[in-house]
Amino acid sequence: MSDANAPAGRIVKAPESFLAKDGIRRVFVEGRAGRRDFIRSAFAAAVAGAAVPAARAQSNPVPTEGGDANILNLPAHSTGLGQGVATDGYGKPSKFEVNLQRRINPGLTQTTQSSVSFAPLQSLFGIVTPSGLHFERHHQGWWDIDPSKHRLMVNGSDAKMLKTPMVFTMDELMRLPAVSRFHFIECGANTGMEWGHVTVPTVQYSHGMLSCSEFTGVPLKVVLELCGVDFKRARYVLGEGADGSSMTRTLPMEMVERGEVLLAYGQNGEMLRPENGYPLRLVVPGVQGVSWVKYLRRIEVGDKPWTTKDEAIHYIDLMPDGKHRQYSSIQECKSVVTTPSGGQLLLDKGFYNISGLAWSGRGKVSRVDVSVDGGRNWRSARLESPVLSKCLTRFNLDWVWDGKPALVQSRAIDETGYVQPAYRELRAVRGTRSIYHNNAVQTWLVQESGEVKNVQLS
Ligand SMILES: Nc1nc2c(c(=O)[nH]1)N[C@H]1C(S)=C(S)[C@@H](COP(=O)(O)O)O[C@H]1N2
Ligand SMILES: [Mo]
Repeated sequence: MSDANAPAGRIVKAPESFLAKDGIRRVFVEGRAGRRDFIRSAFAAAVAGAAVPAARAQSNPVPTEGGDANILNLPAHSTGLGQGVATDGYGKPSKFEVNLQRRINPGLTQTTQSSVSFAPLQSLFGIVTPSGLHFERHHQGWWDIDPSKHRLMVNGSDAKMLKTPMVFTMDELMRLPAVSRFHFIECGANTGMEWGHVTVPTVQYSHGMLSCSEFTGVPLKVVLELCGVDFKRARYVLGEGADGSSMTRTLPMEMVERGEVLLAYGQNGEMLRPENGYPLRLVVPGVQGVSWVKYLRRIEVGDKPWTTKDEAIHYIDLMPDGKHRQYSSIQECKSVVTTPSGGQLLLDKGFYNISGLAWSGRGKVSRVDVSVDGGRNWRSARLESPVLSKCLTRFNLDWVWDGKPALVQSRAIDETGYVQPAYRELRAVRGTRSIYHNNAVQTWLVQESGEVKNVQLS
């Protein structure tokens, strides 16, 4: 018998979706003060404040007696004429979904230009992030650049490495042979606030510097070959952005030679969004987000890494012995349960679909184990298709909640055999004062009250 035959559990899935800015601020303030049940109280206040029509629309219960007015009274949409085609030349989400938004962590940064917005992972289905909800990380704000004026220069550190330095317009790049591939992008700082202890309430903030799209573009290899690159001499590539941050990152040439690195202009079937680097960005599968240079204006090939500011003093790993580790750019295997997750409310015992995301910068995810008792016992989750390399993989597992406290975790294993570490294992190597590359197993505590909390097991 399937677990789905157990009494149905009900869940309030997306706390942020019901909260206005003030409510979110309050959740952070009360969370930091260590107050219990702060999400429930902020949530109750928001619902009482009637600022949340969407919340109500999604929880209109079926009456037990007297018939259901939702069926008995024909609504306007069943009796009247709807709106015409192309009312919106570019369609938008339903008005009932207005609270589904990428959000900032109040107090994390001084400005919004050098900051980050987090994708609402708790509310997303499947593996693709809608372009308008893609997380953002800008060092100097975003721009909407005129593609007719954008140029990509390709040059070598010396003439021997690249025979013909060239400048490309967008039209010239877009006429070259293109490929489309699904890949995740994760900021190296994702989950970085959690190295020492729990700091954020929900999965949107703990793991939301993560998104996944179908990207379209020209393999960088094709363009370098056009320019007469000498792969024997030129072993490194520099990518440089056109925004004020002049984001510059070194990549090893092997990645380019594999054909994986793309000069991308497409995202989910249309041009990149301005926030994500329109009209041109690097796609560097498996590598931390910072190397996916947006507003890409220049590629240089050379014979050694450039040690730019963005790789010498930022995006490095502080080790417990006080030394820094550089160029640790692959995003190792990681996973997170998005339902149930921090801030959500389980309203009853019964059947729930545990759902989450797994990914690896080294290839495909081969297995995800899920525990509901803090890692004592594990069951393998169903991996939903497609399972693609360096891409998010959706996993699901049936669960009947007995109403007792439960510690929900997921642990992913990739095709290289690498196992996602527990905090204890990761801290033994990396200490607690790092920022980047935290891929530890996440724990959500489902309390008897049904409120789900972010916790860490020592
Ligand atoms: N030109 C430019 N490229 C950039 C950045 C930037 O600020 N400027 N930020 C980098 C960082 S740190 C990350 S995590 C990713 C974020 O990409 P997204 O904003 O599309 O999510 O872009 C990278 N590329
Ligand atoms: Mo980043």
